[in-house]
Amino acid sequence: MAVLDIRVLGDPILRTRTAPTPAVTEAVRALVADMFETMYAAEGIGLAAPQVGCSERVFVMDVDENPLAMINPEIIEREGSERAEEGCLSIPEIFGDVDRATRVVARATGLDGKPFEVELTDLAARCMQHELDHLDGKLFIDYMSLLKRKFTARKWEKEAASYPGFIRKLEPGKQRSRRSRSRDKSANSATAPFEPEL
Ligand code: K1U
Ligand code: ZN
Repeated sequence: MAVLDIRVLGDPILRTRTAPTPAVTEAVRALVADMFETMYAAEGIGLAAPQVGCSERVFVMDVDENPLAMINPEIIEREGSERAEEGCLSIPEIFGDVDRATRVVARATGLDGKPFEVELTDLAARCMQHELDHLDGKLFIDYMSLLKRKFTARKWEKEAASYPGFIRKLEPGKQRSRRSRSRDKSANSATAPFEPEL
C-alpha cells in the first residue's frame, strides 16, 4: 500500500467527469487500498479517485469508523436538506457552506464485484454526496455565491503557490491512523482556477 499525492484545484482531472469503471480488477482493489491509506494520512473522511490522479468512478469514505468503498456509485433516494460547512482535501484551507440531502440511499459495486445498497445519514450522507460530485468533476466551491467565489479565488491564489504542478504531497510526519484524525489545517496552493468560471 502507498500514500499517494493529492491533486489540488487547478489540475484538470478534478474537472473531468469519470466514465464507469468497467470491472473490479486487482488494480482497482489496489487503488482502493492506496486511497484508504492516503485518506487516513490526509486526515480526511473521504477521497475520490480523481483526487489521486485516477479517472476511475471510485471513492472511499470513513465516517465514524465505517470504511466504505464504492465503485460506480449512484444515489437512488434522497431526503431532507441541511446547510453545513465543507472542506476538500484538494482545496486546502478553503471552506464553505453547502446544502446537501440529510439522508441518501446509494447503490454501488463493492470490492467483491457485487452490487450493494447502503443508507447514509448526516455527515456520512454529506460525505457521499461530496465524493459523488468529485466523480462528476464537480467541487463544493461550485455551490458558492459569486461574491464568495471571488473572495475564495483570491485566497486560493495565495494558497496555490505551495502546490507546484497542482500536487499536494503529504508530509510523512503528519500521517496518522484513522483513530486519531482531526481536521487538516495545513496550508498550500496553485494558479487561478476559479477565474474561468466567474
Ligand atoms: O473529498 C474530500 O476532499 C474529502 C473531504 C470530504 C468532506 C465530506 C463532507 C464534508 C466535508 C468534507 C474531507 O475529508 S475534508 C476534511 C475532514 O476530515 C472533515 C470534514 C468534515 C467533518 C469532519 C472532517
Ligand atoms: Zn473533496
